[in-house]
Formats: sequence, structure tokens, C-alpha cells
Amino acid sequence: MPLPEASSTASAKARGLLLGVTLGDAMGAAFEGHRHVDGEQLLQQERATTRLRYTDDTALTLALARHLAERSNPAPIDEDSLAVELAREWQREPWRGYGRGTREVFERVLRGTAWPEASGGGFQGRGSYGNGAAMRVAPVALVGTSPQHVVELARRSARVTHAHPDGQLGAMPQSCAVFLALHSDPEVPLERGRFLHRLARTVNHAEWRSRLEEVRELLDEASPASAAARLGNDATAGASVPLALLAFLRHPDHPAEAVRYAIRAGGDTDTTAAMAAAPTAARTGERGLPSAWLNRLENAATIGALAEALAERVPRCR
Ligand code: R7I
Ligand code: MG
Ligand code: MG
Repeated sequence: MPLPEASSTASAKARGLLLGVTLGDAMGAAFEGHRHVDGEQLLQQERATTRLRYTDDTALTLALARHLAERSNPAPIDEDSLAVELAREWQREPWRGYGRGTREVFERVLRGTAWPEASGGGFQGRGSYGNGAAMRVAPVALVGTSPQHVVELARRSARVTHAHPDGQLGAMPQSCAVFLALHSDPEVPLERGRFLHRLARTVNHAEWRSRLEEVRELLDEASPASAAARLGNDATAGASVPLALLAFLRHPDHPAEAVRYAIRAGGDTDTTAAMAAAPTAARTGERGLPSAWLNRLENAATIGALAEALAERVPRCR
């Protein structure tokens, strides 16, 4: 399958991916934890001129992106370093709204505990199945060379904070969706059934296959509220990654609409909107993102520069 041919395409797509995550997170942050978000509330947020501030979702995505940018293939993740880098990011700006379990992992890592023990220490020793690993995983799609490679990188990036298998599994379809979208041609309509089939085949896990099957059943009809009722919308991986995927597949060529769909579904809105935006904006590239939102976004220039550094690593074929 042909991949982005010109480096300018890779650059636009990488910028779309990272800025898309950030915009989804920042737009959704105002509504995190709301049961329902009506169209009027969302419109008010879109029309505001205040600075758009992102949360932990973006802070950790950027930390992972920096980690990847500093390393070369074929082993772009060093878990010992990554655990410390993520923890230091939390320490630098602890006010960005981190999950409790992840905060506790970071405290342990900064006290010198090795990441396997630090990550496995929470939630009665089973580790977290929160969506914190899935929400930050998108940049691995920029350096992965195949769906299988990407999900392996996802798993490795996830386990430094999320020891529970479901916390890691959530990052796998999310990363694979971003990879497939990144390497899709936005001029050719996305074959959504085939897309879901490839995700299911790559992740290859019974429970996640059935979650993806539920997404398929909702592709044509579901309102955001009914999708949330069916798929969940909380801060666990299993009850947020499927909703974000649905938001993307409902609007694969329109990042702002995917973000709106995720936010209208309520619940963990910064995270589902960030995860919905990642594949959508990786497909459309930066031009798919509303300039009115981008103009309000904090640190947009730095994020764009980081995306360009990673764009050079996007493989041309797989
Ligand atoms: O996964 P994590 O970093 O959370 C990310 C969320 C996003 O919404 C961010 O925007 C930020 O607000 O936090 O942090 P964790 O605390 O590990 O997991 C998130 C939540 O998942 C927890 O607060 C729990 O509600 C739930 N959870 C669990 N509940 C019961 N048993 C995760 N693991 C368990 C568990 O084992
Ligand atoms: Mg957050
Ligand atoms: Mg959240």
C-alpha cells in the first residue's frame, strides 16, 4: 500500500496528529466528567476566545513524542528512561489533571522504584486499567513500520505505568488506528468495515474483538448519548477507546466533527476527544484542523516543531 510520498505530506500528517490530540484534549477538558454535553454548551466553548489549555493527555503524549524523537529505529522505546521521563513531566506540571493511579506510579518511580514494580503496585497489586496509556500512545504510529510493530511499541510504552493487561490492550487498537489512518489516502473514502477488521486482527484479543464488533454495530446510527450508553465513556481503557474509535469512524475526514461527537458523548471528554482526533487528524493532516481552534492553542508552535522532527521518521513503505 502506498504511503505518504512527499515528506511535506508526512510533515502535514504528523503535525495533524500531534496538534489534533492537543486540540481534542483542550476542547474536551472543559467538559470532563459531565454526564451530557449539549450542542449549545459546546458552541459556546467553540466561540470563546480564551486560551485553549491542554491536560495530562497531551503532556504525556508530548513526553512520549520527545522520547521517540531522541531515539532511532528499530528500538525507539527504552522503558527505563521512558518511565522516568513521564514521571518528570508530571513533576514539572502536576496541575494538568493526572489520574490518581498514574500519579502514584510516578511518585514511586521518582523515589527510585523500578518501573515494573512501580507500575504493578497500584489497584491492589494488579495495576491500572485506566485509559492513561491509550490517551498518550498516538506518536508511536509515527515511528512504527507495520501494524504489528506499532502495537508492540504501544504495549511497551503502556506498561511503564499500566501493568494491568487491559490498560495496555487499550493502547493497542488506538495506536493501530492512528497508524492505519496516517497511512491512508484522504482522497480515498475510508473503508470502515475493513479498517475495524484490521484492528481486530492486529490486536487479536477476544474481549477487544467484541468491543470492536460493538463499534461496528454503531457505525451508521448511534447518537453520541446512545453510543456512550452502549460503549461506556469513563476513564478506563475498555470504556473509552471504543467510543473514541467510533467518533473517528463516524467522521474520518473531519477532525472537528469527531471531537464534537466524542465531547457530546460526555464522560471522559478530554481523553475521548483527544483519542478521536488522533487518527482523524493524522488522516487529514493539519489542514483538517479548524484554524480558529489552533489560534487559541497554547504551545502550538513547539508542538508543531516536535511533529516535524518525528515526521522524518515516518516510513515510506511497509
Ligand atoms: O489511566 P490514568 O492515567 O487516567 C487517565 C485519565 C484521563 O481521563 C486523563 O484525562 C486524567 O483525567 O485521568 O490514571 P488511573 O488512575 O490509573 O486510571 C484512571 C481511572 O481508571 C481510575 O481513577 C479508576 O477510576 C479507573 N481504574 C480502576 N478502577 C478500579 N480498578 C483503573 N484501574 C482500575 C482498577 O484496577
Ligand atoms: Mg486529562
Ligand atoms: Mg480525561
